[in-house]
Amino acid sequence: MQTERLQPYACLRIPADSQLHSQDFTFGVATAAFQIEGAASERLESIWDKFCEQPNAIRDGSNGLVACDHFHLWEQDIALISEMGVDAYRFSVSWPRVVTLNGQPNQHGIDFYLTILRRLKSLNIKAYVTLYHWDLPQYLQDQGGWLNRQTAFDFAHYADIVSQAFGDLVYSYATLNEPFCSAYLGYEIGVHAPGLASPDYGKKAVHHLLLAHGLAMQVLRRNSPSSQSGIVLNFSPCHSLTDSEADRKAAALADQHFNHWYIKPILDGSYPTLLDDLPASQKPDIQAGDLAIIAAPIDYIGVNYYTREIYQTDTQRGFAKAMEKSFSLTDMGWEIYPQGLTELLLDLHHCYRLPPVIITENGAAMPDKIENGRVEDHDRLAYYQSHLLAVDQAIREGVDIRGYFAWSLLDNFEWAEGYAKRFGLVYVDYVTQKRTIKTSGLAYQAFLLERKQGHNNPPDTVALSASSRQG
Ligand code: GCO
Repeated sequence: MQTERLQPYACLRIPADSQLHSQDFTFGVATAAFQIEGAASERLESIWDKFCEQPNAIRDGSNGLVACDHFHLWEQDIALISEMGVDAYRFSVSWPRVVTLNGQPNQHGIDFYLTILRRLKSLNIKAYVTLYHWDLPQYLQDQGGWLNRQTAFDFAHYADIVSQAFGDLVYSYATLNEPFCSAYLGYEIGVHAPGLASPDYGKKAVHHLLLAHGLAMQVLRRNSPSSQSGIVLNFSPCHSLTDSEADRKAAALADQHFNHWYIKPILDGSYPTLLDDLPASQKPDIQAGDLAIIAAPIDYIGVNYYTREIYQTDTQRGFAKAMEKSFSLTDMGWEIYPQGLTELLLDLHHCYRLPPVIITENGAAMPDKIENGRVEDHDRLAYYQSHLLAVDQAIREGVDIRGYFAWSLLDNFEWAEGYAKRFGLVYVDYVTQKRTIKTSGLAYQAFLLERKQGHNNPPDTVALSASSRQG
């Protein structure tokens, strides 16, 4: 007989002495505005709306006009979050929803978020608010977007509007999510909005994004001094294909471009020395005082981790991505490499004086099938199992990690991949908008509820852990 009870194999097994069981460790789920909200007609156009209209920009030809219709279904989605037993919910504010074309507040949009924030408060769920998860208002793109220094100041103005309106309802702010994606994917190789592609644009866009972060930090300190404020960066450890010196150099160079370029200015107040080697046309416009603004103290750093990358030498750029055939991959084609998360956290810990770390995103797209109303995503559960153990290991080795957010609560609009790739703990039927909690979601829920009750390992579940099933 099938019941809704968890099957024994659908468990997350975390060692009883792990810090992850501590009530001080924050567990959550994450989403982003453009990926779930829909209700596009009730906000300004964003660069992602425009990008979706370009032929072949989105693999399945889709867009964010409806998405998960969270704008209308928020109440049931927040109820779902609450049932999951999380401590916190990380979501982003859609900039084009809360301003008008002249940059003034749009109360209708602000009220949408205020309602959610109040509901979260009443449910005792901490709100982690990201101010920028890639959906720049299109009218600002028309003025140059992140290639225009003025956009950094417009962002600070938007941060001012939001943080004044939200008052003390926000536990934590992130200024930006993954400036690497905004700048490199959006302006250098053009696979994300706004779809510009020039080697001259990427580093210029990053600098304005980081300046925007620094200016917004000043605003948040003023308007919301009791919130935990910081930034969310994505990292992939860079490994070399072979042990040859040339490949090792290639991997180290990629590491400077894709990882250190974003964190070093924030924590050290300088860019990697590779700045000096850039051709003049690629150099960012760094003005006096910018780096001091960018490097103002942050309360935490958000780390998003999905996979590692492998590089080999390349005559043109110095490095090129390589791939090994034997890897086990997610549905994104990303290698499943949990030890990379421990390695990354330890490396950052040794390279920088890190503020407390929060894993703000980690998760996997898998080829889910819904059958008889169930999604048995043991592959995703195994991913979570192994990556939570990787976090546990980094804590044991001395990294100050305070929280972990699963990406994502819901299946949603996966950017250039459209709706074909599913990252959710909860399955979304995009025709009916029905939500079905997957096996991984049930296991996360069971773990969180047990933890809340202070049980480390439920004695009645003689579980075969997800990872041991795989191995
Ligand atoms: C990112 C974004 C998310 C993505 C997720 C999977 O990290 O790229 O923050 O919006 O959906 O990472 O690609």
